[in-house]
Amino acid sequence: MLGVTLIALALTGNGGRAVFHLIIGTKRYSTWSLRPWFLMKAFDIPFEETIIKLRQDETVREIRKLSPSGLVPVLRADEMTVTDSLAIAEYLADRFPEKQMWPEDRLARAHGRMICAEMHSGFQALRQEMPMDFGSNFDPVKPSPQVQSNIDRIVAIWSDALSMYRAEGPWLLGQLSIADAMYAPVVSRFRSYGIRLPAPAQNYAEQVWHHPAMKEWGQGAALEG
Ligand SMILES: N[C@@H](CCC(=O)N[C@@H](CS)C(=O)NCC(=O)O)C(=O)O
Repeated sequence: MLGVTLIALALTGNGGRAVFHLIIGTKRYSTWSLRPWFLMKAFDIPFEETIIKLRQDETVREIRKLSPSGLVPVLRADEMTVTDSLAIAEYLADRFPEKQMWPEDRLARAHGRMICAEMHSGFQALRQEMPMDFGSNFDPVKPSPQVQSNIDRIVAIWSDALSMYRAEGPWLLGQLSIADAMYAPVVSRFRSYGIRLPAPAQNYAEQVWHHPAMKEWGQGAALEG
């Protein structure tokens, strides 16, 4: 199939059939796809992967064949199809409660959902002016006032969360969670565009960047050329 790559990964149970099939866009560009992909890798949920090349003549048609929303990512699970990165994350958190993709503490969970919702529906200027090009390094740019305000807000979100949950661990909500997956693409953007961050935010960004799931995504992105 033109523009589509299917990668069968290690699958368990279900007589060798994939329980989860994650359909994503080009790894270099697809921020939305990185989120559930990172989550499933980081929380050790095996899945089969199909990559649909974005920005091609056939992209819309190919996505439509597999995704009812006409967008990627989409997760085809044994029991249902889930569209939208955040909905996929919530579905997986419900399906695997033992993996604790959200913190146990009710208020920390509410905090996590709040910052994920802000990521999901906001930061338009950053999205438009600094599109993800995973692994690329551009000459540092001076962000527009709108982008700078998005960056400042993200730094504030990270700094508050990191200091509030420091006793539980080094991730946004202490232990690794859906919140880290939702902000992972921003880490790539900040690196590519040479955005300087205050120390706690920079250290956090480095930690995400060096996570094995992020490295594996980067290897896939590099192969796409
Ligand atoms: N809110 C959606 C947004 C998904 C989205 O916009 N995906 C883009 C790729 S990153 C897409 O499928 N674009 C269709 C196209 O390029 O034709 C989500 O969280 O999954």
